Amino acid sequence: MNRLKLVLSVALPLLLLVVVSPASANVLTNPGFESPTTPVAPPEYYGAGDGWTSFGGGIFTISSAVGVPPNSGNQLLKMFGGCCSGAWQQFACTPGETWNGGVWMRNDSFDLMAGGQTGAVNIEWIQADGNTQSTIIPFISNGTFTAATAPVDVWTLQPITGIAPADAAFARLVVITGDFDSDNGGPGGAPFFDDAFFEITGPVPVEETTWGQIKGLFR
Ligand SMILES: [Ca+2]
Repeated sequence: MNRLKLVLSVALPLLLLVVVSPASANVLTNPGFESPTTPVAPPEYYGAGDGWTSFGGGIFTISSAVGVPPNSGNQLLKMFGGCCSGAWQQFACTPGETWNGGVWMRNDSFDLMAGGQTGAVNIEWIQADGNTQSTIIPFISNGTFTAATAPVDVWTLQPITGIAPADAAFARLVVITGDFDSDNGGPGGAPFFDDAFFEITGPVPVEETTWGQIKGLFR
């Protein structure tokens, strides 16, 4: 094997690895609601646990002992009630970035959703002060998981993807429930949530330093 072939055999797989490696990773802390561990009795606590900012009264982390099987691990999120209860995490973003998120939701016969109850996952675009929504695109929402349409006793992935508007400094992933379909008779039952994710999508930029190292092999 001559030097060029040797270099190509080493460099090309490296280059390929750089280009096609996973574009992003889940930036969420505690995406599966496993931390902290629930007490033994009752096997639940208020809120979504570590990493999340929880709001509203109807949000509890529960263990599998309650009777609803998690999508993974031993714990999941139960949310219920009228508008609104939920939890969020937010991350610095740059206008024009594509953010991809989602969460698995479950409508369980243990506590069937009813009336106008809806489970939703949103991306809120937040300005530089860390609190104010964008004036261009305040938020986007996937609110298709409703009492009328959500499949029963099966986990369903609910995705959401959006591009950060020009005045966004933070991307906030929100899991939320409420009586959003309010013509249908008020809140009822509880959607369950597990295994959220939030990531920047798109190809990994090839860093100049990496190119330089690879080009250096050919000199
Ligand atoms: Ca879990």
